[in-house]
Amino acid sequence: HSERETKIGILGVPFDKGQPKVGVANGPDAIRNAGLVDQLASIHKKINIKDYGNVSYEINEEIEKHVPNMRDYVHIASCNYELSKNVERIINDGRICLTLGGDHSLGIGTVDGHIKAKQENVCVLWVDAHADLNTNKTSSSGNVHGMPMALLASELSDYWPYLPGMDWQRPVISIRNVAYIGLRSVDAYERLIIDRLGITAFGMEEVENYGISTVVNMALERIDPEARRSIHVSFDVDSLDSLEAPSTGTAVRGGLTLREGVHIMESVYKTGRLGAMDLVEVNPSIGTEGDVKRTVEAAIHVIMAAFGHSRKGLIPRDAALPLQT
Ligand code: B3U
Ligand code: MN
Ligand code: MN
Repeated sequence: HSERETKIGILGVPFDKGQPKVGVANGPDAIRNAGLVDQLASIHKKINIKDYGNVSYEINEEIEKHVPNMRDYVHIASCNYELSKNVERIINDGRICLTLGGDHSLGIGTVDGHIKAKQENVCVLWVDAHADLNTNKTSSSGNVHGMPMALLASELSDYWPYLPGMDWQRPVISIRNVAYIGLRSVDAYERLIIDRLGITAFGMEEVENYGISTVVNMALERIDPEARRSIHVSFDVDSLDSLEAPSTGTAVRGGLTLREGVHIMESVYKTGRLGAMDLVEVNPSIGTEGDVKRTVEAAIHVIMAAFGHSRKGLIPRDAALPLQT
């Protein structure tokens, strides 16, 4: 438990077009206003934080066509284009990119940017109650926050129509380099894909059976067997139980405890290979003031664990026992 030099780049994505509920665009500022930067800075002195502010984007006017069963497609394509470039630049600046959402459709841009910066040497841990593995043909909602993994996975590229304005987004990651933790609300077609492709998926049942510590170790072993890839954690706050994180658009009961969420990120921190993390789907317009506070605090605990906060306590590098005067 020692201090490790850690450079963080924070990026806010006040984007809500991947789902229908208002409020999730205010997630980044709710997390910042709760003191995220100060808390990260307090972990130890070797943490260096730069806040890159919020992503803004212009609508790509050349996208005239709408894609069937993808709501607000033009916004999705335009925002993620900008987001991918931002994430790539932050990682190329030598920082771990911490993206604050916003809804989970932003995972399209963050994973893409990470992969571009690291020349494809990336694996993904998708911590979520949902698999986010629908295509526009299988989705019953048309909400794109239920589709990002299907857009990213190379094995699923044939299942998509041509997507105008998304040529920059290559479906580059093999689903073999992706693992899920926390699943408990999986659609029938998503289940079919998980089984057919043999996707590494640790749902709540596996968390029950093995315990969270074994689950994280097995997940990392599967997606990064040689322990040399850059790890992308896309953490949907709805992976946590709705008692821990009530202020989110599609809360599902029976989820991860905050302790399990923190444990996942402590394990990832210990690898020393976290390259990027998304914390998405915090919606400050859902629930009471107390619900919002609880959700934001849970999000910050999970983030703190990712960047080296230790529940055991950290000894400062140059510490000596204070002598009696
Ligand atoms: N699988 C459903 C529901 C859902 C996905 N992601 C969230 N909800 N947050 C869908 O709409 O694709
Ligand atoms: Mn999600
Ligand atoms: Mn979810």
